[in-house]
Amino acid sequence: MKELLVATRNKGKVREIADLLAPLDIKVSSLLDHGAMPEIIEDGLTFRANAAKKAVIIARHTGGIVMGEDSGLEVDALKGAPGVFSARYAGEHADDEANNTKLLAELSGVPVEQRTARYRSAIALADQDRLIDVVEGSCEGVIAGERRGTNGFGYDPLFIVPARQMTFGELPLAFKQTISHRANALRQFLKLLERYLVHSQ
Ligand code: ITT
Repeated sequence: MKELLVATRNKGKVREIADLLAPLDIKVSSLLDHGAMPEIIEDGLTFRANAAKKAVIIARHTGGIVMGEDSGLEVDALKGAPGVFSARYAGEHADDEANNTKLLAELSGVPVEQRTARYRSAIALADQDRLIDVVEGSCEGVIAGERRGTNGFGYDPLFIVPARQMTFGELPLAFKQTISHRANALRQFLKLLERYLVHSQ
């Protein structure tokens, strides 16, 4: 059976990606299942650049087929911040809790109609020889005035899905998996991976 290594250490991402790839006849692992790996410095200006960097560095090192995923939250009232810095918004070693606290502080006093935002995800596929391609997905939302719910990870307790008027923290994971930025990017990724596997046989 072929193996796809997902170049991430984020448990929330691993859970969502493994779940959506489960129907494939392919073994999915992440950096959490492997030993020492090269350090990846996420210095790209875009999600695409960082996703490509993650995939290429790990594929060169392991010689396998690798997915790199880079994602984040763009808030319109903050001119697109935190963007590619979403994981480190409140500092280099910030956790989800600190990042959410900072986001609420930055948006304090901003009325609900100006709290529009979107999640973005870029997903790259690479093998030992090259970067195959990068695909992208997004998901529109509104930033809540306080945390709501404990499902998901990252900014999910603050991310309201307008059609449901509930946050991803409150909505079941199965619903997030139908409309999220990552799910949208993964749909493109599945087509790319299928084409790659056919041509590399
Ligand atoms: P890897 O680099 O190991 O993949 P990371 O958490 O550092 O893990 P990113 O650099 O792509 O990953 O940062 C993504 C951040 O954006 C993540 O830590 C969350 O804060 C936020 N984010 C992305 N997707 C999210 C989602 O589906 N739900 C909530 N927050 C999300």
